[in-house]
Amino acid sequence: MAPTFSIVVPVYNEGTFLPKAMPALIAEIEQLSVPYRLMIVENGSTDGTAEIARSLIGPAPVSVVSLSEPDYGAAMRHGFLAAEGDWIVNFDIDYFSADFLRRVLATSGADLVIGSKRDPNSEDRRPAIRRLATRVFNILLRTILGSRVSDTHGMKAFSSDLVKKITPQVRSTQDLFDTELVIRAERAGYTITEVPVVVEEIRTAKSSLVKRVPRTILGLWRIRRMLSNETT
Ligand SMILES: Nc1nc2c(ncn2[C@@H]2O[C@H](COP(=O)(O)OP(=O)(O)O)[C@@H](O)[C@H]2O)c(=O)[nH]1
Ligand SMILES: [Mg+2]
Repeated sequence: MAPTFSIVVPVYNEGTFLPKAMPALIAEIEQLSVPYRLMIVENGSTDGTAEIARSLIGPAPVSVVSLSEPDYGAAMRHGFLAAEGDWIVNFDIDYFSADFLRRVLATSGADLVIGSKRDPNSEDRRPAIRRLATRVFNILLRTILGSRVSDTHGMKAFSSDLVKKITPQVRSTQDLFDTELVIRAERAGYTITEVPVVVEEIRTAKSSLVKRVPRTILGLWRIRRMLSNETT
């Protein structure tokens, strides 16, 4: 039987965090008592992440995939194309929530449910600098891409139809993969629902904002150019 949720979690060099995070993630998903599959997709880790993840599976329906080059987007693409079920969900290893899954089950008619950090009812407990980065990203999404979604990066649930049709079109790699997927889904006319989230970092963020900001701006321009070339 196809699971209700196929949950894809990209991980990179998370060997020391997994023994705490993986049991917590599985317990969170199992609060729902619905059929699920969890796919941990690692690529390019040098700290034994894949072996450690495999040792933590236990009786849960979890698979661990290992690919070569470190690339968040490539990991997600692989997981999404291999996933099946009603909802294909993306979580990070440090950001997941049973409440989000409950909200997904409670929505009707949506092809994409976004847990939006910018929703008026969201509670963002991250440091001010991270909240500001999300706000700026939101402005860039609107101005550069003309998007009406308030967030693209974070917890999301996609219908499998959307994933199978749109994923193969996505060209962006790394952390812009999911943004391009969401923008393409929006432009293709899929129904998108945003739900509030509580955002709490369960460990200090590993990625550097300084490196990420120029990469993100360039990446959003590249998406804009690519999409406009496709329509002309
Ligand atoms: N497969 C894969 N996962 C990655 C890569 N880089 C980051 N991740 C994972 O992406 C998620 C988010 O990373 P994190 O460092 O928390 O960045 P944040 O977006 O600033 O919160 C975590 O599950 C990381 O392990 C990568 O190159 N490959
Ligand atoms: Mg994080």
